[in-house]
Amino acid sequence: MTDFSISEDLLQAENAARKMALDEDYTALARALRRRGIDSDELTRRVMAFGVAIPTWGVGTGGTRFARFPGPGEPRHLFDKLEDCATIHYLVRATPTVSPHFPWDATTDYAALREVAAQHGLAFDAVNSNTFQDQPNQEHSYKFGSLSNVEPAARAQAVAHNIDCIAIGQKLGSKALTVWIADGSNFAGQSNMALALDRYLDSMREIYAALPADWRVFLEHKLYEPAFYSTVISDWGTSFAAAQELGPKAQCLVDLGHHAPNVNIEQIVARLVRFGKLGGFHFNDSKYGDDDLDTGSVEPFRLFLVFNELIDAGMRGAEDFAPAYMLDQSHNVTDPIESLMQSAIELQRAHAQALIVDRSALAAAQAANDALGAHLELKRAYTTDVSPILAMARLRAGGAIAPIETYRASGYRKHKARERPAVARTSVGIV
Ligand code: RM4
Ligand code: MN
Ligand code: MN
Repeated sequence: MTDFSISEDLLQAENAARKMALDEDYTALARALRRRGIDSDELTRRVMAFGVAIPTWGVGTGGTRFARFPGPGEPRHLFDKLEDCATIHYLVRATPTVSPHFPWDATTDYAALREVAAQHGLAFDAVNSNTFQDQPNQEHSYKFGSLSNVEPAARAQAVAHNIDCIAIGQKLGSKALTVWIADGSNFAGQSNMALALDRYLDSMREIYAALPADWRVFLEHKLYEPAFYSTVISDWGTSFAAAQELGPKAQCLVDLGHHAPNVNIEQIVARLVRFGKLGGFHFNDSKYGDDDLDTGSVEPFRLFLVFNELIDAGMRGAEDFAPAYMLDQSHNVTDPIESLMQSAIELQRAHAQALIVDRSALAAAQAANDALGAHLELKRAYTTDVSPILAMARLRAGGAIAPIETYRASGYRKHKARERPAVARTSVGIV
């Protein structure tokens, strides 16, 4: 049985049905933008150049600690996951890379894996290590921590795993390692918070020393969960100080869900940019905590404000500024492919809106202490419906004007449900 994929014919037919309306909307928007001195074709080109990595675990249905409700046709293994990632990119043309997670994605032949990905038109982005779970037959448990464990042997095992991830990443063509640890404590007094950080830094120094010359390591902080009293890399301050101690190849990774409620994330982004320590992002959205909801689904304005800082930094030519973008969400009630497509579009939207901020008018308002005037410059960009630009960018890149509608019309999921009979226990998705 050959694996089903969405045909070029269907894509063309779906696009043809929407092309005239898109042309009208695009022309109308182009006229409005022209009055503001913005070239819509140039904007469309910038949107086309934007890419975000899909995490391999994102294409599986996620769950909570209460339950997971798997959907039909879930990917059973890495090759199925790549197929789903390729489908997303085929329609949206904004997700050319995949971010793997080890040992979840462990396989025997990485050269072959890279080849299969390339056949799908995909490359590999940052490699994620996993020392937050015990694997079968693992010698030392991570129950009480990994890189900061009080047991030297457990730390050594976690260091070795990260170094293995670098070696795998080299075979896959990655250029970065993302390290998130679940280390922390549940009780006041359980852990010596100063010494735990020392141990983490010692471990990280060993991992850092194993980085190839052109690699970076991203330190991902997280305020709480699974440790609920303290975490070792709890916030951007700790992450920043650790990256600073480790050296220039170490940078901080901002997962949008890993902050205290109401924290000003865009300001954190500006600070990290200022110090050349912004490594990248894990995009998602949240209402309460690390909810891993779909990007742009709860606070799209905040997402825009983050991109506003990124565009500002790019235009200023900020040093060591080349952030890596990845989606990191848990799709519990939707088809993960649909969620990931929409999330990539929401990122493009925030990016495009940030690109049309009138930066000189904003600077003039700021210089004149015109608080409302400055704010209105941002709002003018944010309230512009750039959807026709995004759709045109997809079309010009060979993708779908309406990715979700086209995906639904293709019956992809139904086909996969037949091709991929459910297996007893899949490891896909965040549980
Ligand atoms: C964590 C963190 C990591 C991700 C895991 C699955 O909360 O966001 O980036 O690898 O979840
Ligand atoms: Mn993350
Ligand atoms: Mn998270």
